[in-house]
Amino acid sequence: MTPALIPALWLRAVPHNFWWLPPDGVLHGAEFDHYLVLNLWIAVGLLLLTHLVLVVAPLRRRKAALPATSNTRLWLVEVLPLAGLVVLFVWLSVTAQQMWAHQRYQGSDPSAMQVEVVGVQFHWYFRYPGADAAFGQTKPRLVDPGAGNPLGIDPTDPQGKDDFVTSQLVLPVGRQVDLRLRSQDVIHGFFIPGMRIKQDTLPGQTLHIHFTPAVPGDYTILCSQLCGMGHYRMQAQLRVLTHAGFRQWLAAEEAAR
Ligand SMILES: [Cu+2]
Repeated sequence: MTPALIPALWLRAVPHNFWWLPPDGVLHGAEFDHYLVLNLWIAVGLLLLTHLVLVVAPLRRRKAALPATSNTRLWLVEVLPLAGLVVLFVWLSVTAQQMWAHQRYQGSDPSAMQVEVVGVQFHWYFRYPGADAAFGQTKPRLVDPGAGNPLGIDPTDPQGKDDFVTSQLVLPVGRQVDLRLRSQDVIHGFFIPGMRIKQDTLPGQTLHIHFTPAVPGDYTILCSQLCGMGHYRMQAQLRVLTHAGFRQWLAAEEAAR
């Protein structure tokens, strides 16, 4: 994570469980929320400052001791404020990029649980690799939701024998999960507000994103891309269980196959 990029004083002084944000149930949530609020305060500060300048500057214009064209005035009024803004926005961008890159591009823990997420107009499917911890091959021509194979898992691939697919994402609390995001048709947006996770799923590509659920409970999964007429109903549920609860759920799912 990137705590060094956000001032420590800010992290200590400002609470992160703001009432207007969705409940934060993930390990990296506090840092993302702090960053969001920091951005809002900076925007409010700049807005007030701009309006102050708009009001005060015309009043002071006639009394200005320095001629309008002096170099000192140019530096004080234009170059230095602009340079300050450039530094501020570059810092904000770099901080945001590093926070996001940690979830999206930096590799997950080797012990992270693997789950595949597939977006299809207008459902989310979740595939677990089973006891062998390896996903079997899928083939588009084998996709047949009516026959119980919505992802086209190849029955001749031994690694796919124990794979199972659910319509609800179930995860254990406190363990990192590495999601493999795919799409079967158009671009969808995999979004869990409570986990501070949002990543598009692209047809033809497998994208990874990882996070660690920190609070057991139910969280809504949405599609954040306008993906067709049924986009509004493309929702699913994330259920974060205790370790014992998850083992029980997993055993029941595996026994049902
Ligand atoms: Cu969608």
